[in-house]
Amino acid sequence: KGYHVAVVGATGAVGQQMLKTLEERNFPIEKLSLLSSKRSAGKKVLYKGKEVEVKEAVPQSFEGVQIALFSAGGSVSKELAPEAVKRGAIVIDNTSAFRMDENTPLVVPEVNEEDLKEHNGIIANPNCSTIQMVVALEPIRQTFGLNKVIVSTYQAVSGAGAHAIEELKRQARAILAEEEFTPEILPVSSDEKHYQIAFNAVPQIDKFQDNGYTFEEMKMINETKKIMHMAELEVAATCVRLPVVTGHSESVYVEIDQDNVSSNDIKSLLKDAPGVTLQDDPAQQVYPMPADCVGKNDVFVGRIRQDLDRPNGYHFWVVSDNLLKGAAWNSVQIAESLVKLNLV
Ligand code: 11C
Repeated sequence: KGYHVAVVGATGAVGQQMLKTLEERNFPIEKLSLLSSKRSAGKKVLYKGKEVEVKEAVPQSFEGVQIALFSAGGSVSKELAPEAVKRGAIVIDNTSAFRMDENTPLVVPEVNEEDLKEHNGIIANPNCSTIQMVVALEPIRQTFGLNKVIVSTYQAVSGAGAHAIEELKRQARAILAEEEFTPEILPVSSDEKHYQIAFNAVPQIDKFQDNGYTFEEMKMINETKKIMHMAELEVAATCVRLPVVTGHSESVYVEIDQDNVSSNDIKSLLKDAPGVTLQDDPAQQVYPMPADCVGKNDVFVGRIRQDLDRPNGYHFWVVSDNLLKGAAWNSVQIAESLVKLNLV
């Protein structure tokens, strides 16, 4: 059996990865509708070697669609996801539009696949930096309990879209050629000031909130509690943009509920955890790095070590392809779970 699948935002950085992932997974598709904003409509993209024309997304585009993957920005999702649901589709939305809505499950299949059963038409795909962290946290929570998380991120520019990748490359070329340049996009295109990203580190991802945290940091904090069903979990985040094209890295500190655990216990747990690849061998200088993770679906974990002062404290390093597990692969994985659970 095949499904009528729509991809909204088919020409974007994530949309393209969604098509590649659907193809690689051989997802059962009977009909594929590729949709976009008016600006990109008319473009042709390849699916399984065939050219498919991208059409402008309008409410009627969703007639007959069973699964709609949205990744065209929050305002498009807010307007068109309810239209798709009205016409009988299940929406898997990769924007922040519905993530914190209490009637919308926020799902990472390795963590809370069962929440899909509660859906009301829309399923939210979490923020990329949240997804890779909770995949590593959940096995620890299940086995040893978890009460505190402090994370610092080292995020790639592709999280801010294709134009941010271009900006990094443009600036790097200008600096090497000793030419002048004007930052135009990062850290946030709609914010007042723009800063150099090439050969730099920028401690701002998304806009500042009234509490002094950025929206990206608040997404990591709130989404983690929702996905793990732990309103009481203490979470703090500092999110930083680095001049890396793809692959987010995170330094994570956790406090577990037990004092008698060793870092080897945590290593053997994560070695067999779903969606995790353990790369942890300091003697051989083995640890995850973004350059090695690009194009891979897993979450890579290494540098696992006990805190020197707190016996229940652990530090580790988590890396994943932000466009795959952070976006396209998690969305397609949700679609696969819906099929498996007979929810579509
Ligand atoms: C970034 N995490 O790296 C952001 C991108 O809420 O889906 C993902 C934004 C989102 O800039």
